[in-house]
Amino acid sequence: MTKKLIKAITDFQEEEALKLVQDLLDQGTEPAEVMEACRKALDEIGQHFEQGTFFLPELMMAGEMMNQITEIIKPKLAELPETKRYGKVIIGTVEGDIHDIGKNIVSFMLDVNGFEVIDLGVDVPSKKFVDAINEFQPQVVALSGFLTLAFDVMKDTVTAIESAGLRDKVKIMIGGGQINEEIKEYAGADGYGKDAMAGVSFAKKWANHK
Ligand code: B12
Repeated sequence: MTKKLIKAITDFQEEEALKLVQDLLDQGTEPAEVMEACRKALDEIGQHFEQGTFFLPELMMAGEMMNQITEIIKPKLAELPETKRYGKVIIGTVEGDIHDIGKNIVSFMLDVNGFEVIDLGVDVPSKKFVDAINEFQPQVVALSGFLTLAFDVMKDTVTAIESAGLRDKVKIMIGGGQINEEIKEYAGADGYGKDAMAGVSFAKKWANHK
């Protein structure tokens, strides 16, 4: 049925896609497996966009559909019983980038796993991260971005945190569709997470060390 879901998303059959997500979850499919199917569908849509067979409206429709799917999946993810507050995480999509579906999932997963999350939104300038670190004193800073231009901006953001004398006060993790270990090294971050749970693992490890 995940194949059907991928097809429904790439065909922009929104109602059908939402129904399939619900059916899959009702039948006991892991939320992570459903998310993976959605990711594949979005990749496919992204490829069409790159090849010039889809345009911005299709990307927007895909984003809207994904937001709705996330809303259906969230309650399943939130079944994890967790009340303890481990620490604080500041999260945001870096300057120049407005992709926030992934960031919102990470933010939500951190929240239900016991972190206080300060979400700075999208297109966040490095100064805003610096100001938020000063204000909220988090243990962890999470940078998200999907565009390749985010690579340099993530590096600049890490540099700005360093220049403000705050680098040894926080651990920095990065993530987003095109981010990998190499970009982590390039940006000077402490960790790269391929998905939201990887972000939660880093945050737990780092917050406990404080
Ligand atoms: C939906 C979408 C949009 C929507 C975004 C809506 C929204 N609210 O986010 C809209 C229509 C706004 C959009 C706009 C644009 N987009 Co767009 N978009 C996409 C699309 C189809 C899906 C992205 C997505 O949400 N994926 C699903 C989420 C869940 O995945 P994720 O972000 O990777 O998140 C997961 C992990 O990475 C991780 N994670 C994410 N962040 C973090 C952070 C931390 C700390 C950790 C640990 C983990 C982590 O956890 C998440 C859950 O597991 C992709 C194609 C694709 N391949 O997916 C193109 C894509 C990203 N877009 C692209 C482009 C070019 C654009 C535009 C420039 C188009 C234009 N001409 O205007 C604009 C950019 C505007 C801007 N300044 O940002 C390109 C980028 C190419 C590049 N080289 O940079 C892509 C790859 C399409 C393509 N193949 O060409 N887009």
